[in-house]
Amino acid sequence: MRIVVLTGGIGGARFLLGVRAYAREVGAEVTAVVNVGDDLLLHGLKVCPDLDSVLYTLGGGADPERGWGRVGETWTVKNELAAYGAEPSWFGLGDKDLATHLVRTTMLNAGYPLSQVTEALAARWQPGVRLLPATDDRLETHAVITDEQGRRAIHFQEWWVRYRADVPTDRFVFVGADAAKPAPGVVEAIAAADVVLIAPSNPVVSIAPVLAVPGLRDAVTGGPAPVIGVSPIIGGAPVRGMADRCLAVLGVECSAAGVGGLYGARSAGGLLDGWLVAPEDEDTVVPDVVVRAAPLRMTDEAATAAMVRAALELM
Ligand code: GDP
Ligand code: FO1
Ligand code: CA
Repeated sequence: MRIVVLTGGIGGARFLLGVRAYAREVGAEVTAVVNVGDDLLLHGLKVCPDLDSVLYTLGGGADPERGWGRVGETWTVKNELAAYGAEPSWFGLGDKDLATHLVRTTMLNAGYPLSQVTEALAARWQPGVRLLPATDDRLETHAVITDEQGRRAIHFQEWWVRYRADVPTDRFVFVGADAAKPAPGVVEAIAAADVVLIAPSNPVVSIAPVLAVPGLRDAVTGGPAPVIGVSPIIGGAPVRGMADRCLAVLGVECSAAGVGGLYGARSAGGLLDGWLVAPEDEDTVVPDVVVRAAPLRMTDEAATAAMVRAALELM
């Protein structure tokens, strides 16, 4: 069996722990197609938060409380940069994490595409699933905001980390998406998949930028594999993070029904064949999509693997 998972960072990474556990049980192969819209250049270094969250989580090196970055992290370089007054001061790179960005940036500068760089980083972390960036090309999520400086677009990280998503926002733009191509192997993996799972990731700023890569969405919606999504919203609220604020920008209700409706039915030009929601949302209706309820809290690997099993039972 071949499983493809479209994913963002922390929520997607935790979901992938369960997918990997399930896959080991049944002898399945897993490919994760990861969002790159959060990526940024900082102090000359390329930082890929979602790829790194997945790499560190599956490799056993993630900080479980923060969710992002390395466990046992130290902040010497961050403090030294602050002593110079170096900006941005609102985004901190840990010392251990920095090594990843140094290796990545060196390889990118030498001409390797991000997909090959990711494979090289994965040689250390042994995530046990194939990790592919959605694209090797530049694709950055920006938010169009209005503040005392007027109407302007800022990088997703500035919106998320500096403003905590708490600033009047018109819309999101996936800069570069129009010209981006799916990374090598992405379309092939989707075409060969027995199922495509949409991780319980942020639909607006994690899954949407993946699907914004021309050809990628079509590969999923026009492919042979059933597409099953897992709701990141339980009882009308995100389990963590600020998906509620992201959905509000789109005017979409923060609920399992709202996100299911945003994705839409594959049979009606949308994405989904099946939608897995939490027991408290069992009354959810998404027109033309098969909806089932199962416990959706990723408290440990076994609970998450059970979630994956429930998702696959929707096929
Ligand atoms: P990010 O890129 O680091 O923001 O992470 P993702 O986009 O992959 O995932 C963020 C989403 O994961 C949030 O909207 C959360 O609601 C969701 N999430 C986190 N933990 C859980 C959980 O235990 N169960 C479910 N269903 N969703 C979760
Ligand atoms: N999130 C923060 O809230 N503050 C930070 O200083 C910060 C630094 C950071 C460095 C590397 C990395 O991979 C992620 C980092 N994050 C930080 C998390 C990240 O901004 C977001 O949670 C994700 O991009 C949303 O998916
Ligand atoms: Ca993300």
